[in-house]
Amino acid sequence: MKKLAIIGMPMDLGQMRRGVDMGPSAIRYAGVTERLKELFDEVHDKGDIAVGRPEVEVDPVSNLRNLNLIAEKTELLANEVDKAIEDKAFPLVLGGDHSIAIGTLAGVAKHYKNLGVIWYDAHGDLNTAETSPTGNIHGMPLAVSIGLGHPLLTNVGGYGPKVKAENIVIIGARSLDDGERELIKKHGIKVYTMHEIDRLGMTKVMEEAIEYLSEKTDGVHLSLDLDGLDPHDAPGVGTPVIGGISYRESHLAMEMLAESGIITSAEFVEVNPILDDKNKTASVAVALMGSLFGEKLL
Ligand code: B3U
Ligand code: MN
Ligand code: MN
Repeated sequence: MKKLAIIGMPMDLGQMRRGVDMGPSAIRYAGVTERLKELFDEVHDKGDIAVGRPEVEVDPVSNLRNLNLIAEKTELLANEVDKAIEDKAFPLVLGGDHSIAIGTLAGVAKHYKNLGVIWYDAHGDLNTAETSPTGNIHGMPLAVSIGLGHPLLTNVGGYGPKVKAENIVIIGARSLDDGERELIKKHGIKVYTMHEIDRLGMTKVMEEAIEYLSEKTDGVHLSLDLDGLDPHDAPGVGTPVIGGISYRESHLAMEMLAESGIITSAEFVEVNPILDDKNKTASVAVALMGSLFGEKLL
């Protein structure tokens, strides 16, 4: 019995551009349920987490924008993701900016001894309050997952860290801050930047990433930031970075993940319909989900 639970997380508090809270609606409008119904025995759309319209908190002292709100709302997401897994469903979370991953991982990681993470992103999302150039928490969730950052964030779900640094693979990086580079080196995080993708090709990158994670993990979470793709293919994101992964390479990556069978939870984040071109980015997200869950061309 293959069961899917779709959970919307309409939160834009991790960064400064409004509109990414409409990501879950845009992805639903692009036909996510209809498309994935073909690939699962049951698809349950659990609706959206109640984020509401909280007043934005600016705390110039901590350099963390909306810290308390993000801690509170991601806790709600963690509970919903946890419930989905208890219910033997595959949790698919729709964002929302990337700070939602703090909640998704809090809900997922307690179900595994050795969770792996694929972080498909133009950015490292490995900042802390000390290294962040912006104070935006969407640039921090991967650091939070390994236990680095404000305790209100690292303890979402009541435990931490969520993952080991050596169980992480970043794919598509091309915009890293100095502090993130240092952290990658210090913790030995495996990163396939655009250089490796160009040099080796996506096939080899995915073969290596899958082999690396299969050897040591008992489950793998895919955290896919649409800005990992080139802005030509995914224009509706808050911080586009030129020179990204193509639509075709991304499909290949998803198809290889489907074949490997290693992915046990997923989230698609940073879809911002306000910045998009006729819902193109949400449609790309849905198409990639199709490949991730085993859709075939023939
Ligand atoms: N590294 C920068 C920019 C950034 C991170 N994630 C996104 N943008 N989407 C930061 O603010 O931490
Ligand atoms: Mn990101
Ligand atoms: Mn990004």
